Amino acid sequence: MDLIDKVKTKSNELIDRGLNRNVRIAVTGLSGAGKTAFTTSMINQLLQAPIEEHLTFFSVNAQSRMQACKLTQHQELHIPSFDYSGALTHLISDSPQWPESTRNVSQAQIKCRFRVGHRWIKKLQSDSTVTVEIVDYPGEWLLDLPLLAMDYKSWSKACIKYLNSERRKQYTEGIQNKIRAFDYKSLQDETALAKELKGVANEYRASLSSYRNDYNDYGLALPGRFILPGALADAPTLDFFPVLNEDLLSLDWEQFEQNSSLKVLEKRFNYYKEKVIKPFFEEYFTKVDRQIVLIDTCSVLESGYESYQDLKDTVERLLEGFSYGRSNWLKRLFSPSIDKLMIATTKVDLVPPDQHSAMESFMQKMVAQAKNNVGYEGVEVETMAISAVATSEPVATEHEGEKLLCVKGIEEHSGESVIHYPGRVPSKGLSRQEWNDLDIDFAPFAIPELSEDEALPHIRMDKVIEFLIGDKFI
Ligand SMILES: Nc1nc2c(ncn2[C@@H]2O[C@H](COP(=O)(O)OP(=O)(O)OP(=O)(O)O)[C@@H](O)[C@H]2O)c(=O)[nH]1
Ligand SMILES: [Mg+2]
Repeated sequence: MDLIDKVKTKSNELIDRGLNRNVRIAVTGLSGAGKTAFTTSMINQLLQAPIEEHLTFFSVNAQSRMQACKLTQHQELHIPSFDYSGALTHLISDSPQWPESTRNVSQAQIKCRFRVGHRWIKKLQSDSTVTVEIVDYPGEWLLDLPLLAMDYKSWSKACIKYLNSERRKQYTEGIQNKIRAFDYKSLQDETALAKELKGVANEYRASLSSYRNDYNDYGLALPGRFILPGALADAPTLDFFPVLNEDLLSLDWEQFEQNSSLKVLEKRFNYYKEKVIKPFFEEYFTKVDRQIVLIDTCSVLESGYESYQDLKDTVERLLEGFSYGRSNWLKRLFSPSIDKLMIATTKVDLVPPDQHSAMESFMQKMVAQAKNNVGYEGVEVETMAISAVATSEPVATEHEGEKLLCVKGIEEHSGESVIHYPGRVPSKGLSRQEWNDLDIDFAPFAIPELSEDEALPHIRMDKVIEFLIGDKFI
C-alpha cells in the first residue's frame, strides 16, 4: 500500500469512528407485543432495501444510496444469534406461522453499505458502512430495573400493596396466609431451609403466574426471572418471596441472626439484584443507542379498563429506566446512552387505515406521562402506529349509505377471504362507562402467502427505520 492509500485508509477509519457508524437497537415490549415479528421484519426490510428500494421514508433508500445489506456475525460471541432464517421460514412456509415466543436474549447484526451523501464527506470517502445491531430480549426482564433501587424491606412493602388489589387478592390469598405464618426467626439446617424456601417460593410464583396468565399483567411482586427464568430455572437465587407481616417490617432487622430464615431470604434477594439484574443491565443496557418499545394496543382495547390501567403502569415503570437525569443511582450504575426512543403501537394492519391516527393517539395518551418523563431528559421520543407484517389490505364498503373503510384478510379457520370492521377505535382515554360500552373486536387474520424474494408487507416500517437509524447514513 503506498503512502496515499495508507493516508486514505486511515482517514476513512477516522471518519467512520468519528461519525460513529455502529448503532445498537434494543427491541422491547411485553410478551406478545410483537418484538420478534418486528425484528424479523426490520432485518428483512433492510436486506431487501438495496434490491427493491421500497422504503419510501427511509431516506438513504429513497435516494438510491443503499448499495448492499447483509447479515453478519456479531462481536459479542456469548450472545445467541437471532434466528432470522428460522423466523422467516416460518412466515413464508406453505402453512405460514408467526415466530415462536422468545425465551432468551438474542442479537442480530446487519452491515449496510451505502454511498455517502454529505457533500463534504463524500470528497474524502465515497461510500461507508453502518453496522446495525438489534437485540431482542424478554420485556419482563427489563421490568426488574426498579428493584435495583430497593432493599428487601422496601420491596416487601411494595409487594403488600400490589398483592392486595381486589383482583390479585383472589389469586394470592392462600399463599399470602402461608407467608404470613412463616417463621422468619428460625435457625434451621441450611439444606432443610433451602428446601422449605423453594417450596414456598414455588407456590408464590405459581399463584402470581396464574394471575398473570389470566390478565397478562406484570408487577414488582413478580420479578422478571420468576416469569422467564432463562438459564436460572431452579436456581436457589430465585427462591425468595416478600415479607408480608406488617409488624415484622416495622422491626429493626439487625437483631436477626445471619442464618435466620429472614436473613437468608434477604441474601437471596440481594444476590438476585447483584448477580442477575445488574449484569443484565450492564451487558444490554449501557451499550444501547436506540430503543423501540412495542405496545399491543389492540389487545388492551379488547381486554378493558383494568388491563389498560395495568399496562399504563407497566409502561411507565418500563420507561422509568430512561429517565436518566432523574435517577442518579441508575446513571451511576450504567450511564446509558440512548438518545432516541420510539414507542410504537403494533399490529395496526388489524385496523382500517382511517383509524390508524386514532390508534396512535389513544396509545399516546396512555403513555403520555411516561413519554413526558423521558423526553424531559433530552431523549428524542416519537410515537407511531405500525405493523411489522401486514396481514390485511384496506377496502372501502358502504354501510347505511355511508362510506366505511374496513380491512380484508384471510380468515384463520376457513382460509376464506373476509372483510372485517373492528369497530371505532377511541382516540383518547375512556371513562369507566365508556370502557364498558366499548364494542371492539380485532379479528386476527391468517398470514397471507408471502414470497422469499420480496420484502415482507408492512405498515410504516420505513418510517420506524428512518427514525431509528436514518441519521447514521450521512
Ligand atoms: N396482524 C399482526 N399480528 C402480529 C404482528 N406482529 C405480531 N403479531 C401477532 O402477535 C404475536 C406475538 O408476536 P411476537 O413477535 O412473537 O411477540 P413477542 O413480543 O416477540 O412475544 P414474546 O416472544 O412472547 O415475548 C404473533 O404470534 C402474531 O400473532 C403484525 O405485524 N400484524
Ligand atoms: Mg419474541
